[in-house]
Amino acid sequence: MDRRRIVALSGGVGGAKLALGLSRVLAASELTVIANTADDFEHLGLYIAPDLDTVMYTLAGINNAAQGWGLADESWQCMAALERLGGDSWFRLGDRDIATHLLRSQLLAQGDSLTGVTARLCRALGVEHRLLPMCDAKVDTWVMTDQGELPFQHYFVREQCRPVASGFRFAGIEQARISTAVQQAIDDMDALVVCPSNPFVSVAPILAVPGMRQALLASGKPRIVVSPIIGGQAVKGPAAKMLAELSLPVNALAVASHYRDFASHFVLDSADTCYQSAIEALGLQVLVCNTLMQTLDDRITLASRVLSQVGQD
Ligand code: FO1
Repeated sequence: MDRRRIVALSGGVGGAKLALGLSRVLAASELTVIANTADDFEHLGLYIAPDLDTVMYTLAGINNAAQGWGLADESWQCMAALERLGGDSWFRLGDRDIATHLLRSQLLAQGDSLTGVTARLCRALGVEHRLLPMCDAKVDTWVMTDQGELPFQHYFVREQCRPVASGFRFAGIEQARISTAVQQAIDDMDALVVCPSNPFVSVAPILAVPGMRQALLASGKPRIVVSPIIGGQAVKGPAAKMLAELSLPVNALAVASHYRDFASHFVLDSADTCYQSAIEALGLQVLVCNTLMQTLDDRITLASRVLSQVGQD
């Protein structure tokens, strides 16, 4: 197949890793990354968009690879000064990172859409592949926990994912709409790749945008989910802990079952071949390969292996 227009759904650090691999294999016109925005929140009077920024900084090659989020070579003078004043410093904003939040907040306040602001920031950072928010409306993930309902970043950062989760709610999702840019990407795509992101708080909000799941299914194109669970563990983040707290088995089969009515293909790590036949019995085509992305080459190799599924049918 000469044309390979790919739409990738991404949230968090794992998603950005595969997005980078895909960006190295696909031309700018062949890849659109749709990022979760239900982690976004207003903090210190600034609009913070972690999953958009993690993909944007990663594709720009300026991300803090060790930390997963934020910028490389950061300084923390503003946080230190804020602490001195008794301000909130639990959510770590580096001095250079704050420039992104200042400009985004200013442009949004002037009435620009999150889609438009994201395009402007990507252009400024030399990111040529298209990065789109899942929608332009504000959606907020709330985590139901044994300590009550927590806004996502309070659960994830302030409480370090310690509370026991029992459910999730995406406030404002009813008002969300598929943007023209997202619809265009779906209409044009040859395949969808669901990056190895948290199914519950990174991918679920994107699929919960009214009409999104239906539009992706109606495309009739391959929908390839890369498992975020390897050998019964999440590479990073609370996906495994959430599976356990939702009384689901902590393994790749449970993730495949979660996507059984949506995915056409499932990418399973070589460590988890014991689940291959059970996942195929769900009706999913299974690709087994190394899905642990430790190096840039791992990211590119996984992207190539995933794309090898496109045009096979
Ligand atoms: N994650 C943390 O664990 N601690 C932080 O202080 C933190 C700050 C931060 C600042 C900007 C940004 O874009 C992301 C940041 N993250 C931090 C990560 C963020 O909470 C997560 O990446 C997503 O919300 C979930 O994937």
